Order: sequence, then structure tokens, then C-alpha cells
Amino acid sequence: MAYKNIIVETRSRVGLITLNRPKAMNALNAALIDELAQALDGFESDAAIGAIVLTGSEKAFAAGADILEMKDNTYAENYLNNFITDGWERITTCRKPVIAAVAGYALGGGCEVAMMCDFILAAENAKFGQPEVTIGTIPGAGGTQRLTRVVGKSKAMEMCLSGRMMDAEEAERSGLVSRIVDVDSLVEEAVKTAEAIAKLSQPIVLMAKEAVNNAYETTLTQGVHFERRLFHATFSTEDQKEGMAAFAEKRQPAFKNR
Ligand code: DAK
Repeated sequence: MAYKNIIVETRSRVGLITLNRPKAMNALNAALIDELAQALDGFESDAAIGAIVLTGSEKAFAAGADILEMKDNTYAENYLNNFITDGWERITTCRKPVIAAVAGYALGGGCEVAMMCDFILAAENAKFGQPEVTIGTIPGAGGTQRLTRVVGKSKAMEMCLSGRMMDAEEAERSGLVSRIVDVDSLVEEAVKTAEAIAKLSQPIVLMAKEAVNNAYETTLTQGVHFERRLFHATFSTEDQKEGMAAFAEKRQPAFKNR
């Protein structure tokens, strides 16, 4: 498929998606979101891909939903057409790990998309924010919910009520990003991290992802119970036998995704 708003590449077992609307700070219009969903579908169904990296440019991961595209929408249109909902949800249903590599602005929908990924690597120039309130609306793709769960009520409130942006250091301190990387090596580092994950046993990685995500959806007791069931289940895989045998024999494991 020929993409117009994103660049889709593979690096070894890693799928790399680069948001590519440089003239609009990678603003997320309907066409881009549609392409993103298609690219994710492609990588999900490709057994050769073990992990996915989503990135933007050095200036902007994405400066939000496309304001020019949506500014004249009416309530009835948004409601009836379920405005830009389908594609946006696609990242959250991805079973393979998705890493966001964020440089520059990640604002509004851009911040929300980054938060939908499994973790965020940030360049030192990254800026995160939910500035919707400054243009007369509120976050619409989970910003008030995911940001609050990650950074807590006080910071989330300040950001959503005032539109104040967080720099990379504050984002790391608050747990929004896993670590800060030099802007020149951001994508390389994200791909290296994704490659390391893609070399592991895929079913086991997916179980780990499912277990962590469950922490956001359930009570502690139920979450630990779910984790325990999955932990026990890992012993039904050939990869668990291989992983532990390799450790005992002081060699590298050769996982077969079985
Ligand atoms: N939309 C459209 N164009 C944008 C844009 C955006 N969000 N952000 C930037 N651009 C365009 C600018 O219009 C400008 O275009 P030209 O004038 O050159 O044609 C170009 O990108 C460069 O921008 P600036 O000239 O403004 O560059 P600066 O360096 O001065 O400023 C900035 C960069 C990122 C601080 C600034 O552009 C800015 O404040 N942008 C808007 C940020 C923002 O308010 N974002 C929130 C948008 S609302 C939903 C899903 C998602 C959403 C809602 C619902 N559902 C699933 C239902 C999300 C909503 C939003 O994200």
C-alpha cells in the first residue's frame, strides 16, 4: 500500500512507522490515522515482526489532531460519525509491543497516541501537553484518563486545565516516559530496544504485556491472580524450557515462539 502521511519500514524484526506530515507538525488528520491503523494491521499479521516503533520528526512527534480539519465539525456530525474514533483505538488493541519514540512536540492527540503505546522513549527536546483547553475543547482520545493514571491527579489537572507542557525531564520524573535519549540517536535506540524485545519469545512477551495492561483495568488481587495464571501457563511453552535450559547451560537461548 502506498502511504502518504506515514513512512513504513522494517528493520530486522522491527516494524518502524514514522508520522510524516512535516508541514503540519505531524497533525493527525483522518487520512493519517487511517494509514496508521493499516500499518499496524500489517505488522500485527506479519509473523516476522516482533515489535513496533512509532515515531515522528525531530520537531514534532505529533502536535495533535488536525485542528483545521475538525474546526467546523458540528456536534451531530461528531456524534453520528463517531468522529475519528476507529483508527485511534487501533494502537490500544495491538497485541505486539509498540514503543513510542518522541522528539519535539507530543501535544493533544499526539500525547494521547504516545500514551497508548506500551512505553515512551523521549528525546531531550520532547514536550508533552494536553493543550485542548486553550482551543476551546478537551482531550478526546483518553488524555484525561491515561495521563491521570500515569502522572497523578495534580499534574494531570494542571496540564489539562491550563495546557502547560511538560519537558522530557519532568516527564521522566513523573513516570510518563521510561527514559530520555539523545535526539540524534532516538530512533536508533528505540529500534535497538524493540529488536531486543523481538528476539525474545513472542508468546511470553505478549503475556507480559497483557499482564501489565491488566493492572490498569482491575483490582490488585484480581491482577495478581491473572498474572499467576499466566506465569503458570508459561511453563506449557517450549520457550520457557529453552530459556531456563539455556540459563543452566550458560548459553544464549534460541526461542521458537512455541
Ligand atoms: N493541526 C493542524 N495544523 C497544525 C497543528 C494542528 N494540531 N499544529 C501545528 N499545525 C500547523 C500550523 O498551522 C502551521 O501550519 P502553516 O501555518 O505553516 O501552514 C505549522 O503546523 C507549523 O506550526 P506553527 O507555525 O504553529 O509552529 P510553532 O513552532 O510556532 O508552534 C506548536 C508549534 C506545536 C506549539 C503549535 O503549532 C501549536 O500549538 N499547535 C497546536 C497544538 C494543539 O492545540 N494541539 C491539540 C489539538 S486538539 C479524538 C482523538 C483525538 C483528539 C480529539 C478526539 N477522538 C478519538 C474522538 C485530539 C484533539 C487534539 O489534539
